Amino acid sequence: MKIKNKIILALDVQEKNKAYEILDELKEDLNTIKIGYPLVLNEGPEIITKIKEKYDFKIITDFKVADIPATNEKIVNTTLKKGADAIIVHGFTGKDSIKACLDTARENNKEIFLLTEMSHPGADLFLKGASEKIAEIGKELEIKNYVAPATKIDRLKKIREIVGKDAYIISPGVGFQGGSIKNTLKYANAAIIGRSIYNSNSPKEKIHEFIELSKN
Ligand code: BMQ
Repeated sequence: MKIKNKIILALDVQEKNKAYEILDELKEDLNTIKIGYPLVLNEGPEIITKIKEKYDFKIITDFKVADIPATNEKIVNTTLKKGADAIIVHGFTGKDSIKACLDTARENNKEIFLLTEMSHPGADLFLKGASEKIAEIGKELEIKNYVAPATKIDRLKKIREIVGKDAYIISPGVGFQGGSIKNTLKYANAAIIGRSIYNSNSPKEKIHEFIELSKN
């Protein structure tokens, strides 16, 4: 997955017309977007198909899949069949649950992103102790793609060390949550950015600011 400008837009708006407005404005600057519960629960799962048909974006669906293997398989299969290119999967549920997602994505010729550790402060209580093990399971299962936090650079660095230089890490927490794009891209392949862009008066200017900051 080659991500244009190393930025993935987290499109957590809830109305489809607002989503289209932002996508129209940013379609030259991006080739990958992340959508999840905020938009899909409001507009229905067909919104995945509609965006896929209307635009040329790679769509990563953020459903943080976290159930038993049999249920995970159904969630991943349905989501990918709607037109998503990849789906984000929680790692704390363990190897069998992760593997069910991976196998289902492979059957669809699509990908999963394994979520190792989260960007918000509260995640330290449980996920900090588990994230290295989650990354190790990912490596063992030969998973290529990971999610790790931009707000905790030492943790992002650690996850990179475990999954190796050829793995693909995308990282949320840049901008609104305090993470710096430049530092994040030292260890991650792309930054996931939401509110700082879609809530800005000029999403286009804002994304160009991030692109500049990533270079300086
Ligand atoms: P924002 O830039 O903080 O507005 O958005 C970040 C996006 O990444 C949101 O869609 C979050 O749900 C998502 N996210 C996150 O912020 N931290 C994580 O650890 C995982 C995650 O998916």
